[in-house]
Amino acid sequence: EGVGPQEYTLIKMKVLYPQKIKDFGNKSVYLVAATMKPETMYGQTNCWVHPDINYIAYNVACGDVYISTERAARNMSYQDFFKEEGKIDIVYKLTGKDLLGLALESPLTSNKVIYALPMLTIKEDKGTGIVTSVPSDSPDDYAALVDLKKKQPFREKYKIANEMVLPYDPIPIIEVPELGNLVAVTLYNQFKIQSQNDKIQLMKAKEIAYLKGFYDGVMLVGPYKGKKVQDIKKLIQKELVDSSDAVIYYE
Ligand code: A2H
Repeated sequence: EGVGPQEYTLIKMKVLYPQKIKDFGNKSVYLVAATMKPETMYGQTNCWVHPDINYIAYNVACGDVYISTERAARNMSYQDFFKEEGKIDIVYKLTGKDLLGLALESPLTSNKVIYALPMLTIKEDKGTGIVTSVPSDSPDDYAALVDLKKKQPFREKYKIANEMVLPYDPIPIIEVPELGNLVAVTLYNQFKIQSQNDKIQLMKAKEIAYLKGFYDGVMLVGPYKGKKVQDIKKLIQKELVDSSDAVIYYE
């Protein structure tokens, strides 16, 4: 990896029925998803968690409860997230399986409710272990969504109801010259990607999506419609932070 700390935007995905996990009283509970692309939040269709990773629920200083890997909470404990530096106030320990199927409300997306679904390529040692899914612009996300849509046994294995997956399609949010308005779908087809485990092909697709999306991408939705992604990325991040829908996190 590169030198120096990496900055992520943590998107606060609100759990609509936290009592399905545990009684958290009247606290708001959030899955916090680390992204490099806050400008794509208009296109969220679901959230990814790894079924077999361990997660924790913990109190943050503002009174909310966050859910992420313990590793991410440890990093937060030195970034002014908590009442006491270096100390994580754990409320509950759980695994990704406990989070699957949770209904969530996430900022900017046109989907009122989205669901926590399984992704098997999530890394435990990156970000929060929770990823927000934007299948229009992320080849990984599109590949994982297609896997779930195509493979009923995969959905059944993790008790994912059809209505959590089948109605959700990639949303055009960014136009890139030559790649169109669903960059991830274009590249998935161009590189003949078969599944989320198609590592090498996905890496090639990601590289192109990343470069072209940043330098040539133009917003199709929201208040910055018609503006270049590179000019408004920071503005969208700031708005999300100012509205308390996101926080900045380093690792
Ligand atoms: B990105 P980098 Cl639209 N395991 O957000 C696997 N992937 C993870 C992760 C983890 N533990 N934590 C974060 N990520 C994903 C949006 C997005 C992202 C788009 C396009 C590309 C893209 C929506 N998903 O990332 O290696 C998150 O997905 C391309 C790599 O630290 C995060 O941003 O840059 C990105 O990987 C961070 O990976």
